[in-house]
Amino acid sequence: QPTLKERLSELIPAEIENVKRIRAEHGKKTFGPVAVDQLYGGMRGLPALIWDGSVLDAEEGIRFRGKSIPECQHLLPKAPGGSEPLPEGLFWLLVTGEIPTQQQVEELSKDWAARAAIPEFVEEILDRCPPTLHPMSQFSLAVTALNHDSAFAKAYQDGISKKEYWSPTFEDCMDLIAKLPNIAGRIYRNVFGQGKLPAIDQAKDYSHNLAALLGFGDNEAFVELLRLYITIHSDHEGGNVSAHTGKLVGSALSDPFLAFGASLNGLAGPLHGLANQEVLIWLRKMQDKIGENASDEAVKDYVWSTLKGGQVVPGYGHAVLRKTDPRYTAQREFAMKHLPDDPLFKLVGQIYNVVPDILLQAGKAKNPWPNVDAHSGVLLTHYGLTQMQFYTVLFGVSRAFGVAAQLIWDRGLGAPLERPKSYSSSAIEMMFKDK
Ligand code: FAM
Repeated sequence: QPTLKERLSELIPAEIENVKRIRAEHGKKTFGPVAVDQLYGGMRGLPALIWDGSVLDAEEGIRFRGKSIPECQHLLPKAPGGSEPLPEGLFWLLVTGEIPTQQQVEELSKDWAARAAIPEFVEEILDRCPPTLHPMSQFSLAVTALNHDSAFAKAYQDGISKKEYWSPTFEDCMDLIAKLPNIAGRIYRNVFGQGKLPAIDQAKDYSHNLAALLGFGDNEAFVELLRLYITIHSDHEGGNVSAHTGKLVGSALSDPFLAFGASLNGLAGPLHGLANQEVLIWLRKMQDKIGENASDEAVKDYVWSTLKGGQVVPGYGHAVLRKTDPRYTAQREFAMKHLPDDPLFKLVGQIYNVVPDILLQAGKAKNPWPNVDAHSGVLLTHYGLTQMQFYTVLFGVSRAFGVAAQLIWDRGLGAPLERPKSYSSSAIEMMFKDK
């Protein structure tokens, strides 16, 4: 059975020809007009990127290489006795568009376990960080520092041919993903814990090793949660802040460590990945104010006070989605199965019954439904991972899968430097004043 790299070496030349054919046939055809508001309004809906790994439908949600989350849960290989997909299989799917065999997934687990060690100087950088430095800043520092041993950066200095760019990029992406559990585990231990970090178990899968580094290795339900968590947070088409940042920075031929370090800085924004932390902070503040088991009325009043305070309701709304996020639904189903009586889970359900109507009444949000972040922290809290400042680090571990898959394909297809056009407001006035 081919390894992932062997399969890629067959798929890339075929896709290069496929793109050539598509561009020859359609390259000069155009989308609709671009409205001035799209330049001021964050490029909503602007056709601008190519990415085959995942596509986001506003009504249906994400599809990974055409597969919905339930289809991924059904089709992707699982751990012995497990029911959630192994993230190793999700990465294979994102990169190749194919469902891997159990053996191919086990090979990936072994390969990542073998690459997991981080340089001692990176451990020292993390150990020097004050615990008051946000875990996401520590995460980005460590990932950027991995550039020290980048295979792509070295190959580029050695004069690698453009046609070969994808190969050292692949190696860097495999090293990047493999090294995240040790980085995340060290940050968690330094900021929230103490004691010696466990060694990577070469015989265990990625999620198990990550769970063990966080101190939850003996909790099979938590390991299963991480398998689902990493699968659903991995990719959300190409235009979200962390995926697009990785693509943009990678287009300058910055290696995957520099590119993903930039992605993490975008993910650390409260309107993007930090929302999973903000949801738990908001829930705890709500409980402090209106107590546990509060009435719907009390919850409604609290939500209105958030909006009247000029703040957003974290975990709700989305730039593309216009329905409940299937990543929320997948987490809800996990909770129904594993923690149906958890009080925070019940509160999340109560909020789901209350918030959309209020956002609709407030009349601003285009999407009043919950996104992935509305549910994720509640699951982690249930198993004892209560430190919400750490939640976005786990989002970042997962998002590396999507960003890495995109960087490999961008270099494989020879994606050029990204350089969109910007206009001054006075130019806009000049150009459109008589139209
Ligand atoms: N609570 C309050 N107001 C909201 C809102 C929410 N949940 N979602 C949107 N709005 C407001 C938005 O702030 C804007 O108000 P202004 O005109 O005063 O700026 C108005 O509604 C129109 O915004 P939109 O077009 O509906 O949404 P955007 O595409 O501009 O922004 C989000 C999308 C996700 C940034 C926005 O929904 C939001 O701030 N949500 C809360 C933060 C959050 O949960 N982010 C995580 C998103 C998740 F997908 C992820 O990336 N992890």
